[in-house]
Amino acid sequence: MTTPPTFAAPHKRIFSGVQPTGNLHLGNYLGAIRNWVTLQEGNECIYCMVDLHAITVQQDPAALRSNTREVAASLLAAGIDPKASIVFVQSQVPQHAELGWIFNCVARIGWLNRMTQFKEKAGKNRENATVGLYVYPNLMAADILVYRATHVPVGDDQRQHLELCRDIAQSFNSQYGVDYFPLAEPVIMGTATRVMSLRDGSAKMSKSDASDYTRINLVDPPDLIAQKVRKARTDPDPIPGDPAGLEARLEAKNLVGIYAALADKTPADVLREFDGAQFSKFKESLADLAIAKLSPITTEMRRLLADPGYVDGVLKDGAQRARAIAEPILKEAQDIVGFLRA
Ligand code: AQP
Repeated sequence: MTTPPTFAAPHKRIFSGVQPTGNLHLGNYLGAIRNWVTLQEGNECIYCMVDLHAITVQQDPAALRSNTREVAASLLAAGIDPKASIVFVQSQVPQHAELGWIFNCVARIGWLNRMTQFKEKAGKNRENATVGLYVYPNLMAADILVYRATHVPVGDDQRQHLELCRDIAQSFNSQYGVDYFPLAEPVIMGTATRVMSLRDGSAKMSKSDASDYTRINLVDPPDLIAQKVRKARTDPDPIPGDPAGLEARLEAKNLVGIYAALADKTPADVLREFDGAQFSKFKESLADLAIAKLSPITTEMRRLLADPGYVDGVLKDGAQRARAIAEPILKEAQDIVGFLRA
C-alpha cells in the first residue's frame, strides 16, 4: 500500500466573493464589503467578482461586463486596497472552474437538494433552472478551496453553502486519504447586518429585485437616497423606546437596524434616541446619515469609473496574483485525484 502524501497545513487566508449582477447596494455594503475592509488589517485577503456565478441566471453580456467593472470600482471606493488584498474577476482564473468540476464529482445530489437558496432562486419552475444554479455551491467551494482559504466572511444567507464547502473538503480528504483541503471557518463579524428590502421587511435587499425602490445603491445620488428613504414602507406607530416594541414590525425594525449599522450604534441606542418620534422625522435623520456615509464612496467610485483602464489594470494584476496561488493548489489536487500530468 502506498503512503498517502502529506501537505503543509494551510496558513490563515480569507476569501470572499460578490456577484457582479448589478450595482452594489446598502445590504452588500453593511453585510459584507464594510467587513472586508476591516479584515484587511493583518490578514491575507482575496476578494473576487464571481461572474461565473452570475451567469447561473441569464445576464445581458454588455451589462455583465460593465457591472463587473462597477462592482470592482465600488470595492476599491469602499476601501479595499488592491495592494494589500487580491481583487480579481473569477473567470480570469480558470482554476476555479477546473476545481469546481472535481467537486461536482465529490458532492452528492442529496446535499445539493437541501440547499435553500437554490429552492428560492429556482422558484416554482425548478425544471427550467440552469444546471449551473444547481451546482453553484460546488463552485463556491472551489472558489474558497482553490486558495486553501481557511476563513470566509459570509452573510447569514451563505452559511449553508459554507457548510457544504466543509462537507466537500472533508469528503475529498477522506475519499483520497489526505489531509489537504481545510475546513473553512465562517468569519462572524460583530457588526454584520442583514438589510431587508425597503418595501418588504421580510425580503432581503437584493440587486436583482425588479423595483429599484427596494434598495439604496452605492451609486445613488443624495436626492434619490432621500427619496427612497422617504418612500420606504413603515407603519403608522411611532418609534418605540426599546427593541421589544419592534417585534412584528419588520419594516420599522429594518430601518432602525440600518440606522444603527450606519451610525455604529446598537438598535437599543437608536431607539432610546428616537423614542416616541414619528417615522417621518426618523426618516429625515436616516436619509441624512445614509447620504453622509455613502457620498464619499459614490464620489470615489465615479472618479474610478472615469478611468476604466485603471480598474481593468487592478483586476488584471489581481488575476495574475490569484493564479499564482491557485495553479499549484489545483495541480496538487489533480495529482491527488490521479490525473496524468502533462
Ligand atoms: N440584503 C443583504 N443584507 C446583508 N448582506 C447582504 N449580502 C447580499 N445582500 C445582503 C451579502 O453581500 C455579499 C455579496 O452578495 P452577492 O452579491 O454575492 O449575492 P447575493 O447574496 O445573492 O446578493 P444580492 O444582492 O441578493 O444579489 P442577487 O440579487 O444577484 O442574488 C454576500 O456576503 C451576501 O451575504
